[in-house]
Amino acid sequence: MSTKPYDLVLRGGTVVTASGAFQADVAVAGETIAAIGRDLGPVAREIDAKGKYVLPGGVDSHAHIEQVSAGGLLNADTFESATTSAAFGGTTSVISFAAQHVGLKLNEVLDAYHGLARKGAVIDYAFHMIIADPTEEALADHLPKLIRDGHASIKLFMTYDRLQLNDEKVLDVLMAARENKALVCVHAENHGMIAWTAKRLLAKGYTAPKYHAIAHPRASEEEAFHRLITLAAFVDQPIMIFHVSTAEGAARIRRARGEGLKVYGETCPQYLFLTNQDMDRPGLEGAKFMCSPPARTAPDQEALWQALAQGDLQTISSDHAPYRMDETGKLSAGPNPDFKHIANGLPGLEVRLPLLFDAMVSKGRLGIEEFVALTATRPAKIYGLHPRKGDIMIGADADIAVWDPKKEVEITDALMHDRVGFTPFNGRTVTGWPVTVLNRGRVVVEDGALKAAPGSGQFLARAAGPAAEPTGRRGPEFDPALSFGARL
Ligand code: DUC
Ligand code: ZN
Ligand code: ZN
Repeated sequence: MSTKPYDLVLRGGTVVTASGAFQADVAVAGETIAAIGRDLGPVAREIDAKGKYVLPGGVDSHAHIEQVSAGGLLNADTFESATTSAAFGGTTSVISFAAQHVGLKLNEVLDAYHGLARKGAVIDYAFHMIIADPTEEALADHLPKLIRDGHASIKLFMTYDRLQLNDEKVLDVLMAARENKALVCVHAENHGMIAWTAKRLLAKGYTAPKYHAIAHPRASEEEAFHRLITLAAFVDQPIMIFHVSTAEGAARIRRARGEGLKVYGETCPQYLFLTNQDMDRPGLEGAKFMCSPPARTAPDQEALWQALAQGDLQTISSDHAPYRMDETGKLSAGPNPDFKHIANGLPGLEVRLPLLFDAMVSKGRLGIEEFVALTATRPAKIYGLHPRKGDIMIGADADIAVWDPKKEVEITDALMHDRVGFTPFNGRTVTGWPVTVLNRGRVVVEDGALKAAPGSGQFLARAAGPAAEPTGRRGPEFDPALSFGARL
């Protein structure tokens, strides 16, 4: 038996990783896991985990926090409120966005978001860089340094008036990412189809929230996925397609992966648990369920579960995009806005894991190891956080959520710790809840109370991982060596 004085032992629980479940104690020394075994001691402090699961803390790889939209709307959460809410739901690492808008300098944008997170975060965090203005200065001067500093992923948009990049600019970003070994994450919907459909709906007086779903035709997802996959293959750059919502979208990713392309896919709880019918509620109630792309149909939900089971999609993140139902958020255009003037986005950092635990573990869909894989281990691997995050192993950060698998909780607006004021999952009862949450060995949540101080979360510098390496297997059709200054 070791004589090392551990700081903490979680005793008697069932440890679960993406590859198996076993009975063991887990000992923590300082910020990391020091031992996994039986009868570990001596110890300064014990947590009784009998009858509980000891899981890696969740990794939420897509959340909008303290972000200013292209329209100038600040979302409702600060880093303090968003990360607090994440921690209450068992998440210990979050990747949010540093959002460049047209005319802004990428390095200054990063500095500003770092300042906000440093002040408020109670769990660890990293940033994807949103690039809306891929100037020569941004791509050639700022981007390489920012990637070297640990921001190894980029997000770009194919829709939204002031964010969208045309195909040529998408290629510019893909090529810059390739040269600096960063992963490119994409919001892929066909902008023209959305704008065209919305204009016709509004002209006929169809303004209610439910028309948001019609204005984002499912074909706009399929078309954009196809175009994006084609562009990425052209320069052999790995991509992550965010928030897959349709059966056709998932099938397109499956085909690409079958061809050996490095295409990853993410979906979110809203696409697994909500449908377009949720937007069809009296008055503006449906606005609480509006996000982009919109939730689709029950057969799409089944297709997404199937895609998760087959490995076509590798992560489930929240896409937390917090807007209140008041003049600071969804109603910023007035008390009776048409669907085109209602902010898109749902809160989800806190309920992502409980909703998925209930479906995957308590109700048996896919099982607990896949739950851990989809919500912690795979996002950690894809985004360059593993083995430090997303796993329970010696040397990893002691990021642990102790789950009571029997605890029944009714999700309500009042239970949430974010600043949104509602949850689209209000009234659902789930079985299984995280009761104690550790981040780098610190107790962050215990006995229903927050124990960590704002600013105690740390920035996670991420080196570009193997996920961002070009395959070299197919393509590039265009030789990247010719990218700049070449004479053909
Ligand atoms: N979709 C949302 O619903 N909100 C934020 C951004 C996005 O792409
Ligand atoms: Zn998006
Ligand atoms: Zn998003």
